[in-house]
Amino acid sequence: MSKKYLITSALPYVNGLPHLGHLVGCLLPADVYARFCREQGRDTLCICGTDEHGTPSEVGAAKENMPVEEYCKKYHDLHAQMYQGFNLSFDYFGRTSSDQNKEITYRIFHALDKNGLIEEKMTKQVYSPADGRYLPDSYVIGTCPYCGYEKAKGDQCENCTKVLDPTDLINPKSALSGSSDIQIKETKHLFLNLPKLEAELNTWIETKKGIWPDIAYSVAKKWLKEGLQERGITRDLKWGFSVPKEGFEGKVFYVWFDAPIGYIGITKQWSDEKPNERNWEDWWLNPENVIHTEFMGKDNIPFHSITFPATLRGTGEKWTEVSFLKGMNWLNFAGGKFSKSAKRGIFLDDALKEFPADYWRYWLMANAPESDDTSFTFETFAATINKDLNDVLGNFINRVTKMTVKDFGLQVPALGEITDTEKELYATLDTLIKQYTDYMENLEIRKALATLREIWVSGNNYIAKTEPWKAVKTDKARAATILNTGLNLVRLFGILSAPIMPEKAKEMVKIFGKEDVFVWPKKSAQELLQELKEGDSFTAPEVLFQKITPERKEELKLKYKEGE
Ligand code: B3M
Ligand code: ZN
Repeated sequence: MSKKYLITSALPYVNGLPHLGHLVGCLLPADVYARFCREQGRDTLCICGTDEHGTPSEVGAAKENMPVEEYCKKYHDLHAQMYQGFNLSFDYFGRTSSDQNKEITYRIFHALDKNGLIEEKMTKQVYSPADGRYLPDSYVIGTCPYCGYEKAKGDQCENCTKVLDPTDLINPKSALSGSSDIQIKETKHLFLNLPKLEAELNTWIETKKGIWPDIAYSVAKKWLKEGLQERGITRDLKWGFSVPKEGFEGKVFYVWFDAPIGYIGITKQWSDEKPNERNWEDWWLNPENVIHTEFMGKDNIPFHSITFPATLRGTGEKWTEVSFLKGMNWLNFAGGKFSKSAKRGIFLDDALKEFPADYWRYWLMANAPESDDTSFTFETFAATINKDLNDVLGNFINRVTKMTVKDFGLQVPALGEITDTEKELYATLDTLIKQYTDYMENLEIRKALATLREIWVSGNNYIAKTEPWKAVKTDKARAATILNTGLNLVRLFGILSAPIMPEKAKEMVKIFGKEDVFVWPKKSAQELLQELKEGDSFTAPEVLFQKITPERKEELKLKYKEGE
């Protein structure tokens, strides 16, 4: 039986509006990889959705004077719309607040409880009289006891990544009102006994050494070295899944408990839509036959490499675990933190008003923050769009199609004798396509994109060397061979670019009126460059890319407050 490819992107919080950082960290690479897998003909399922529980939703809803359910639906729809605008091809974009997720969360909770992994403990929770409520961990701000960072949140220090309890913080304050009148109240909560699973997890994580990206392996390992602590899985809140256990009435599960389970719940939402065709268990209770690749920003790594695997293992059932965890560093905006209210940084709705999705997709993947944090600047954005997409790719397409139309009309000219120059091109492409495919397979995204660019460059080199504009005057059959090869290259470039720039790729291939479903090339370059035959008709393409002028670039810097 051939393997199934399950791909998940971290589930963005419903209350925050997504910006380029979210796109590059998980949503876009998951989509690119899903497209690549589908083109390979693999049984692929790409899952995403909004992460809806927790205090931020409650607080956001209160601010907009809306019931929290309505608020979540409103923002869920907005997320979905923006992701559609970027052509993110999720098979299902669901919600962690769905009934299906509730069902799976309860199932997992009961199994953990039955296996003796759930413990009751009296805990000290932060109550803020000024806010009239218990404060969730992330709403308590103070100094990290481990590294001294002054703006550490009560759930995790973003400086040293250490997971915290709010009561660990030095000088705690309410992030809502700023009040430092913080009371500690005793309240009973449920904990997942992670220490019991530590040895098993350690053995498992060791098998990922040299396989997962360094950042993913090392964050997981660091956690294990520090020793796992019991982790609270319930909260004193209204919005969330109520805890199905006596004595815990009025409490809900912690958002980080049901959020990763959301991948499964959302898959069930997908399968419930067509129960005769789809079965979520084929994906989630089928570890031998499923390769599960997860995408996320680096702060999410501990939850996906330790807590969630522990949650699944603790049930004693054979759940599908993460096979490959792609963790990404941060994309910063040159002006500092992304802030919608300060109109600083680029949010997805604005991005789409400025340029076609594929410009962003290309820049983000070419500059993916894989080994280090990266900054977005309009300088590098304009340079990349102008050079790679206009000078290299766009120019190639224009020259080849224009010359052909001028000298041969709207039909593919004949392929005559194949010379050493063509053979050289075939050899170069064989190597590059293999490299590109391997990089995509291993999710070395920047390297994949650099190789794709080299593939386009090989087309320009070929035209520069063979000079069809001269050949057409002296040897028309030779010019025909060159342009036949050039047109085949246009189509091949389209197919190879499709996971990255699906819209532009479609336009490149569409002019030959052949396919609109892309199939990853598996043949030799020589065969690939003979798929369009003499006499096949094509239509002249529109100009695919537009340069970004220096004036436009300056305008954008001002508008989005770059450098401020
Ligand atoms: N919502 C954090 C984030 O958006 C969180 C991810 C959940 S993945 C299950 O970065
Ligand atoms: Zn710290």
